Amino acid sequence: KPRVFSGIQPSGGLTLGNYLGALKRFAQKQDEGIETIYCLVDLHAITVWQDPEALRRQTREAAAAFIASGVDPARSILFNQSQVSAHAELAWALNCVARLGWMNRMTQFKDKAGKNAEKASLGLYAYPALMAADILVYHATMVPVGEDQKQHVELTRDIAAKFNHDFKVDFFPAPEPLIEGTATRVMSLRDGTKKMSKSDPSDASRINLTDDADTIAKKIRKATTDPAELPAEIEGLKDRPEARNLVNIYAALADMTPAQVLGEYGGKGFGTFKPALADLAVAKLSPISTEMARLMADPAEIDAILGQGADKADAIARPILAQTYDIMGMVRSR
Ligand code: AQP
Repeated sequence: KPRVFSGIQPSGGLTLGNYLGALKRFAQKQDEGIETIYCLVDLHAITVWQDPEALRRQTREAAAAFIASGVDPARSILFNQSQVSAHAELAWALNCVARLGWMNRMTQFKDKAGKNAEKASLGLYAYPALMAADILVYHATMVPVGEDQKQHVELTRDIAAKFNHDFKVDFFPAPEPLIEGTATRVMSLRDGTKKMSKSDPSDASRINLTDDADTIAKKIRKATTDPAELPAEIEGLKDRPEARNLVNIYAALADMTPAQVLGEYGGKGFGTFKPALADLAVAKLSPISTEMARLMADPAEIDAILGQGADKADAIARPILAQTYDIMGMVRSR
């Protein structure tokens, strides 16, 4: 039975990259009638230090962003990871299945740990095994993610296969990464070769879901671009990462293909295209930020939604964890 699982770290304010690469598609999957489980992965967030008050606020704000983007808590399961202990428990078992050599190949660890990997937390290194647990503890079959998470979903498949092989079972299904659409990798507004990221020190590099209309327009106006006009054909964007990024963002926001966007704007300069993109971005994002602000006015309501979601998630995860322990030979006497 198809089942979707995905998560987002509440490690900062969410960006346009998170919206187009993840949230918007999460709502679409739910609307296709597939069972959908979405998680604010607070245990992942703490792999780098988080201020406790900020983490609490960011978790509620991310929940508000999910709901404002169309994830309906009545139709999707929405919760924060630390309220369902099966994630952390299965992660331990999978830590014992995953191999050091596999973890050493993870590019996100290398990117995030930087030059001084000795100072990174053990949790940051083990992050992909926790992510495998997040997915496998629901026997999820589909994982909608942005391009950057593809390697981790592939590792999850390897861990599932090794578990099945080691214990001679056919227990964990291999999940498929779903990397679809024109915004699987939204790039920084300052540097078309870097991913737009909530943890980039430059606020001008990203559009936050909480930015007001003036801020969005200003960031797009100031986005780094080359002086040339937009080409008429996609091939013309090949060596122009900044231009390609803005065209892809337009396409994703407008539900068009990049070719259709160039059909409209090919031959025009950024003086025309940027204001059109700013208007489109404001039109699509301001209802989301307004709804987020409304939801954030009552954190108790958000907490109640997360608690109910956690109960539903726990009801699926607990039996799968129990079966995992049985398979591994743990004595279960209560
Ligand atoms: N720039 C992006 N374009 C498309 N998709 C993106 N995602 C993130 N950035 C982009 C997708 O959003 C989901 C949640 O990501 P995450 O919060 O778990 O962590 P991340 O991928 O590490 O995202 P950030 O914003 O870069 O966070 P920090 O700065 O904390 O590391 C995933 O599906 C991701 O692919």
